[in-house]
Amino acid sequence: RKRAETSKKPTDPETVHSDVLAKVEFNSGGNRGQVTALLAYQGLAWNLREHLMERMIATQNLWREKDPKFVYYLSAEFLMGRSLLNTIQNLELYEPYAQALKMLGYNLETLAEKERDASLGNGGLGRLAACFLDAMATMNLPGWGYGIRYKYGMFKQIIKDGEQMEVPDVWLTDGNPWEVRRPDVVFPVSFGGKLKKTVTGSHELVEWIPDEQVIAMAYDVPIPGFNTQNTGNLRLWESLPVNEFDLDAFNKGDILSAYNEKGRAEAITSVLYPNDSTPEGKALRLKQQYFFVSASLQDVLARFKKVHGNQFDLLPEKACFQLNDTHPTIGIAEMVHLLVDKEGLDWEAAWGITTKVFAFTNHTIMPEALEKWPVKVMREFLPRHMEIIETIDTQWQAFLEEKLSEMPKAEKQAAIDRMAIVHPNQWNKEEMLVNMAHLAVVGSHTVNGVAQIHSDIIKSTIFKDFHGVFPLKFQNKTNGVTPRRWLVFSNTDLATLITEALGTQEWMTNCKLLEGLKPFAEDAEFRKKWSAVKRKNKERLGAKIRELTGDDVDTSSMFDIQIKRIHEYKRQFLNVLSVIRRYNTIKAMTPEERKSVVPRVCVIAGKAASSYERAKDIIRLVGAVGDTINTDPEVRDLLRLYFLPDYNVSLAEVIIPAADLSQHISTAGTEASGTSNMKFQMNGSLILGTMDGANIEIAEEIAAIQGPDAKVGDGLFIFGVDAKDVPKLRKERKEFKTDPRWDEIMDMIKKGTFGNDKFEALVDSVNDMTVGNDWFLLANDFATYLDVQDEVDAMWKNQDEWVRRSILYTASSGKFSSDRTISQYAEEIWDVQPLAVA
Ligand code: 26Q
Repeated sequence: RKRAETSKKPTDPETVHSDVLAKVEFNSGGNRGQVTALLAYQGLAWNLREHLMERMIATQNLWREKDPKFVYYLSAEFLMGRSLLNTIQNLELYEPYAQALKMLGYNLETLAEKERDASLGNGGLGRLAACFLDAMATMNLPGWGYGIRYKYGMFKQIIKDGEQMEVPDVWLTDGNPWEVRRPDVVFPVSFGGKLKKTVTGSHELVEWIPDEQVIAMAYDVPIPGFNTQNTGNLRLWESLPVNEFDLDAFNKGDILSAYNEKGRAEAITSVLYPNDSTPEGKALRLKQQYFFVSASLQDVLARFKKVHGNQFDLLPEKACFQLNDTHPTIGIAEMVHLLVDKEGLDWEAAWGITTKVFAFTNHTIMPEALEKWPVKVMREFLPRHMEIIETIDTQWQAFLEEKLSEMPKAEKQAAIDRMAIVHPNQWNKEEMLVNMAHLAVVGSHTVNGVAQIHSDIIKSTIFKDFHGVFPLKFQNKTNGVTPRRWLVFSNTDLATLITEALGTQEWMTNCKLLEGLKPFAEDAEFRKKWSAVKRKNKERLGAKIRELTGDDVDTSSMFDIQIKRIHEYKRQFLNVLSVIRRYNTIKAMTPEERKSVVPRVCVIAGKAASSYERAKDIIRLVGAVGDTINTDPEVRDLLRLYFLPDYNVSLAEVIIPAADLSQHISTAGTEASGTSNMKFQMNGSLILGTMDGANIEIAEEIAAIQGPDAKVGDGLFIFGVDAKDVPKLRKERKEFKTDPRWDEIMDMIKKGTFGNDKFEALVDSVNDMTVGNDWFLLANDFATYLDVQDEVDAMWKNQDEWVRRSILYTASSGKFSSDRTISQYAEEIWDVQPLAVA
């Protein structure tokens, strides 16, 4: 691989070596004679940053010159992980940089671990945004990400006495070489105050007189594309006070209030809300959302005006905004505010432009995760926006009156009430709420779900009425993940093997070419190489497990993995129940019988929202069951269970390549898509799952590669009830007769077999049928889950077949590249075209 022709910076190892040393000295004040690992990492990063800047500027210059249509991906979360290896590999500088480091006495991979993850996201939605940026840059699409530069990202999870503790994520203390502070890019953002109205003839002018203002300052994070000069940008906003310091108060001796304004302003971008699908209506979160969206829209409009003046009717030809869930949806009201109040457009023109530039992605149907803001709160912080939303709602309801005029009156009114943007709280009719998803649907030209089943479900559930009104507004965009980070860079040995087999590395940007691996599944020599790579990856995870738990594991055991946020609907509890069942079975065996048991190392990892008690109970249970099993001399050679702390992007990069089996076992109809399932498939981990989210499409692809006779589900371990049966089963769950093995396990947990008696609430949540519990149907799926686990064991004993399937998984994973997802967004929603730096 050679470096890009247009780069001015030399990249031979000698120059890199001396350049890094210069950075150590001049940037970090380090001693050339004593380059610690941290200093070497920083020197390297500061050197690479110059390559990135050079390319980003070239890209921006071209884009400015050609003025193509841009997409702006608005997201409260970007879960980027580490940047060092991603940058080096995307720039195709691995060899010279690895050599330069060797001269410094370091190994690149070890140094890379010095970098702290950028954990500016909770889970799937945030990581999806990061994969999308990678795909956009790689495919040369004009587009930027816009988000928040949280001072503290996702909390660090510490397990103390079996319980999750949350520690602030202090990720910026060593500085962040991957961002460029832009004191020249600042916008004011206002809150609160009141409205002043002046009527001239038929025209009403509204002036918002806020009582609080902060400054949004930009930080640019260059996003290198793979195998291209193009480098995108993630622009993150930091909130700063207008006045750094109240000198007056200070002089009067009021030292603490001198810092008041600073504290209040900085609080806005201080911490990521650590909630996955269990939101809390905190006013500060609304301020965060408005803060970053307002700054982003002001920024885009300022650039637009430089080129097109006030020809705002051209805006839809030049810009579109993708709303990553409802979190940035206040942008719809902000666009109207900017166009009407600041630019003087009339309402109809402003609304017409607004609905042409926004598109909305929904990521969940969990009722508790659908954002609804009390009108009271919205009016207090954003009085003008509240009024705009009320006007939008009034016009929307008037439109519906027309549109549904054929309906009987009562029925029509009920439909309008169901689709209202502002409506009463169903639990407290006194309180009015702004339904952000309804605002997003009304204000966007397109609404999409994130996997086929999910896109179908939203049309028949939460957006059913809207779908009746605008059938063409609804689309599906099945998620994808970047094969660069999740296969090429995190599983380099497998990538090398694939490239050898296919005779080209083109598959890295054209993942459908992975299908070329199909014949190799029948090649015993190739299968041997394939397993050898897996085994090496398992050694690496084994070392990690030792580092985190102190235990050695046998890497010839099956590695059985479930990693994702801890949530009842994801059913980690069900996983633990089957591990307990396995434990009981082994205990009851004779030594002779035990010889036929397939040894397994079960790993569970993930964070629980800090206020989510049931999720925290699950973490405690995993730990407690693990302690019992892992120390039982009769069982520990055949079964282990570990909860690995502080699951994040970097840990995922070690775990996923090492998985033999991965579990995706949500109650059918609850997991919108899932994205780790795709990463596991790419890395040749067999999948045990339910027919939910993207599992269904993964199963379709795996069936397709096996030929016309294969049925969907062949080659995977599928179990559980069907999504369409869930509502009925939920109604009947009081009468459900549980399996005796289930009852036995529940008794064990209750009577304290796992050295802990605080599991009552957890057990009740799935067991107390009389009070209508077990919403996620663990009991219904328990028996078939155990059956399919037996199938897994049987298959493992036939390693030829197991490895054959593993190869076919990778071979059929091409659809789940985020390149595919992003080209569909680009063509079917955004209408943006690639524009590459020559
Ligand atoms: C909302 C309001 C207040 C506080 C927090 C939140 C909040 C924050 C994050 C609500 C939801 C989230 C994250 C949701 C999420 O990650 N959803 C996942 O999105 C993935 C990408 O589409 C899907 O693959 C997963 O199925 C879905 O669960």
